[in-house]
Amino acid sequence: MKKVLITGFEPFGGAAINPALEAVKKLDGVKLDGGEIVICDVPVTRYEAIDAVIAAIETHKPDYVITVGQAGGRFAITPERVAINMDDFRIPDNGGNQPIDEPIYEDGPDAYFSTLPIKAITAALKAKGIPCQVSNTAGTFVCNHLAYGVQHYLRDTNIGHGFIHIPLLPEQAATGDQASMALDVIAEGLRLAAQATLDNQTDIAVGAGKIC
Ligand code: PCA
Repeated sequence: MKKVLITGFEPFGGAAINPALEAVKKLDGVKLDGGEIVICDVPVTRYEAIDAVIAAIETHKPDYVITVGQAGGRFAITPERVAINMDDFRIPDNGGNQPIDEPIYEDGPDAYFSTLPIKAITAALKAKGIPCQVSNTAGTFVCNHLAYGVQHYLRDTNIGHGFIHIPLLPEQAATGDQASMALDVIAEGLRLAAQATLDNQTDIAVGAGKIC
């Protein structure tokens, strides 16, 4: 029985909710085919976010870790391909930190690729009618920071990890100017992502390239 740790960020930027935390709360203890989901919540604060997920990894000893955050404006659930060694925060995080062009770890590599089967995850969600596409940037705020930091921590282990961004909830986008996705659809998408991770030890070779 494999364990998948799925983590969700707390609200940030003055918002009252974060769909990542709301969706992840729905997945606590959910059984998968060959596994189960455990969860943890994550502060939107530089380094404290990484520490919170490391603590959860040490507690739960998962086989896979899926870190999840909100991406306002995105139309789909988006597994991230890469995290970069760069903090450039457009707004302060919840601890008041606002680094500009600072590395996350001075001696870290420029980037880490996701070790989740991102193409297989994308295919699994699309097959169930849930909008999903690979993303090639996790931004430069706390989501990228966490994705990079967790990947750095896990670099010499065989624990798979990747970050998934999710859209806003309808109630966060009620002005009609931004895309949104219902909470149950997001939660089901994350469950399917966890199942696809268990089902695909190696990723499938399907194109998800972009031309700018
Ligand atoms: N989204 C932010 C940080 C926390 C979250 O849920 C981001 O994309 O960096």
